[in-house]
This record gives sequence, structure tokens and C-alpha cells, in this order.
Amino acid sequence: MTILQTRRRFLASAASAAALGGLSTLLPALIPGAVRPAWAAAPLRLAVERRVLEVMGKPASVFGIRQPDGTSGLFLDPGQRFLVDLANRAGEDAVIHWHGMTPPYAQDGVADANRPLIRDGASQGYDFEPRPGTHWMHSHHGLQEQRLMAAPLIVRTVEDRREDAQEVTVLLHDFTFKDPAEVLAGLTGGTMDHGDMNHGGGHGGGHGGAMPMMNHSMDMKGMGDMKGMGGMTMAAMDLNDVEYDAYLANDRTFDDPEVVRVERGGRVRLRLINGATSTAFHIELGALDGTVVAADGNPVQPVTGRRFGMVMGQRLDILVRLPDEGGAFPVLAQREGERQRTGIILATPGATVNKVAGLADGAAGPVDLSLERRLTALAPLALRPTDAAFTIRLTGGMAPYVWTIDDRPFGEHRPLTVLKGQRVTVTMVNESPMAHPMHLHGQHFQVAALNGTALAGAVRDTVLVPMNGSATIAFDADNPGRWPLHCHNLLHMATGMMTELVCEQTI
Ligand SMILES: [Cu+2]
Repeated sequence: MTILQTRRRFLASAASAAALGGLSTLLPALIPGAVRPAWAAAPLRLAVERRVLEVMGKPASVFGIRQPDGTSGLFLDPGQRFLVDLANRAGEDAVIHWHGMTPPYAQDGVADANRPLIRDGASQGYDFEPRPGTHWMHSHHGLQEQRLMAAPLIVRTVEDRREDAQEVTVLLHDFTFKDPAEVLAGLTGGTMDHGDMNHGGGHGGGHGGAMPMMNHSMDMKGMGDMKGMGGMTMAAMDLNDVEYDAYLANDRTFDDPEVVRVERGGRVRLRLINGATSTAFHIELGALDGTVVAADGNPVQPVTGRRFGMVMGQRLDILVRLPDEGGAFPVLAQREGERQRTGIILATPGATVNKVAGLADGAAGPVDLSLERRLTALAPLALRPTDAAFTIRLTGGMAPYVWTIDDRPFGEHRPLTVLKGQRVTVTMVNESPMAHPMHLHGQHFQVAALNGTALAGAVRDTVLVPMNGSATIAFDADNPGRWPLHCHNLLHMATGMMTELVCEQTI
């Protein structure tokens, strides 16, 4: 570990953190009803609310993040500012993280010593320059994300407007009728004290399956033999922690899927968001050829194919062209290691829309790095020497169900401390028995190495670190603050797999 911190700098950063924290006291000026100059743009209004969703014919109480007209999430036009008033009507305290945005630290939507939760009934204002691309928003508190406290956050560019493609946004999710806290307790054996990580559940409208896959404890006995095997058989047994009741695409299953009307011969830009808490998906385009044009909102050199992996937290923008003769074209998302799938259907006028089975004929393999290796950023990092290089180990396991970084759960973590302006690399070595989608807040990074092989990969904010594998990310630390670096498997994060990148303001 490289630590270039001095006491003086630490004090300076503490002062700046206090100043950043103080920003929240300025934010209520954006709340509706507050006095603001007549020339100022009105903030967009979003509310965190409860809603009833019907899943497989049964009602379920979930959350939503909606505009007054019912639109889920936000769609910003080129040049539009992220000027938002967020009202919490969830019936409990909450905080919403703007996943993919790189706002000032105080507005990132994570609660900590400097940034309080939004109390039930209270509002919070946000005002920053949004980052273009396909992003999303979700709770960063307790297990609320498992109850769909999540929505798209799309920031369009002038180029998007020019490309003459219909925009189709799909938010994927894994759904359980169970109280998420019960699901987690089933994994931990109920022995863990989850502290305040247990908020937000307990409102399911039914009593579905969601059985934790306790065969993992059996798998773990073979752990010592797993290294170096690299075999699909062992890997396949360790892909999923939880059996969910349903997999959703824009809140729906293939029992009653969303059918999007598209034009014969038309172009569609799929904005796909893996908003599942604990499920990686294979996107399957069937008869359509797809071209990946952005990863986590950042343009990449075009990569064509019909099958693309996406881990939790990640986004892919895929361009497809409908045939001139038209038809109905499912866009499938199949759960890794399994047969379950969800998705939407693109249909041209008059097309016959056949039922799509919720189970594929065969099980999918694991989501691996095959797409990641093919991706190259259109706007890569400049070449320059590294100032601070860190290596962290992804640790923990199923029995007990505790996931950690360098064998330390969040709270006992050792922050990675850098100075603003430094070129930083972080190598994440997975020594645990599962894959982890690792997400960094506050800045995007370029994928610089996979399993020890250097590459100039995609610019992203979430990267898969496979079992027995490693990933190196590189970025220029340009956003002062304490930024979470964590696994985007919610259950892994909730049991400890999180640390912080502390970017200190230089004097
Ligand atoms: Cu994980």
C-alpha cells in the first residue's frame, strides 16, 4: 500500500470535509416553497414512495422513486442540470445514491458522519453537473434496494439525439416476496448483528420461496481444492446466494412482459441497467445483432454480438436494428448459472407477439470477463505514471456468511488514502469463493488489467472481479471526499464487503 498522507494534509482534509458536510445546510434552499430567484430553474421533483406491484398474480409492497407524473427515475436532456428535489415519503428514513454520477461528496447519496439520512417526510435538494450516459439511482441504506428502491437515471447527450435511435430503457431486478432481512438472516444463520443494515423490509404481500441456497456450506468444504481448478462445475455451484421468486424487467416478468412498439427497419438504443441486488445476467438478443456502444454510461469502441454479460450495478448501451420485415424480438436477461430469465419484447406494428417462457431450455454459464476483455474506452485515461498503487484482497465466504476486504468488514476497514490529482491504481484480488462486482463512488475508472493481463479497457464505475481472478482499475483522483468502494451484491455489502477511497484536497 502506498500512503502519501501527512498529518498537515489530514487536518486540511478534515477541514474541507467539514466544509463539504456544511454544504447540506445550503441545500434546503432548493426545497419547494423556499425563496429562490425568479430566474432560477425549478428543480425536478422526485419522491421515494411505497407502491403495490403485482408479481405473478400476487400483490407485493415495494418502493419506487418517481416523478409527479409517475415516471420512474429521471431522464435528462443534453445540457440539463441535475437540479432535483427529492422527497422521502417511504415511511422510513432513506438515502438515494446517484449511481454513475460524480457529484460533490455531500451530494453522493450515502449517509455517513457528514451526510445524514433523509428522514421520513423530509426533502433534500441536489444541484450538480450530471455525467452523461445510462445510470441509475438506488437506496444506499439497509436492504431497501432489495425492495426496488431503485430507478433509471438517464443523461442524454447531443450525439444521442442525433443518432436517430429509439431509446428503450430496461431496469433489471431480482424479486422476493420475503422480507429482505429474513433472506439475509437465512444466509447468516441469524447470528449476525446487522446494526442498522436491516431497515427497509418486512412488507411483502405474500409468502414466496426466496430460500437461501444453503448448499453453499457444503460447497465450502471443497474450497481448498477450488483454487486453480477454474472448472465450471465448482464455479456453477457458487454463483448465486439466493433463490428469488421472480426476475423483473421494468417491474414485469414474462407472464406479462413489457412490449415496446418499434419501427420496421428502425434502430433502438437499449439502455440496460442491472439493478438486481444479487444476480448477474446474460443479455441475449436472439435473432438481433447488437452493438455495445457504452459501458456504465461511458462510450466504448463498438463491440458486436448477441450475448453480453452484466453484473450487478453495471449498465450497457446496445444498439440494435430491427429487420425491414418487422416482427417481435425478445430482449432476454438470463440469470447466470440458471435457467430463469426475464426481459422485454420489441415488436413492430402488426407483429404477432408470442409468449416467451420464463425458463430457458438450458442453464447459462457464469458471467465472465469475455465482454470486458473486448471493451476499449473511446476516451481513455491519459498516459502518465502512477502516484499511488494499492492492492486489496476480496475475502470472506459463505460459512459464516461474512464478506470482507483484507479480512476486515466495513467499520474495521483501512481506507485507501490519496491526494487530489494523483493517478491511482487499485488491484483487487479475489481470494473468496464467489465473484464480486466492485463499485467505486465519486469517480469512474479505466479497467487497466484483468487477471494480471494489462489492457486499456472500458471506463466504468463497476467491474467484475471473478472467483480466483483479479482486476486493476486506474483513475485520476479528482473528486475530494470519502468514497465507498464496495461489492454491489447487496448481501455482500451488508455483511461487510466495503472500504473507502479517501481523496484529500491538497493544500
Ligand atoms: Cu460480493
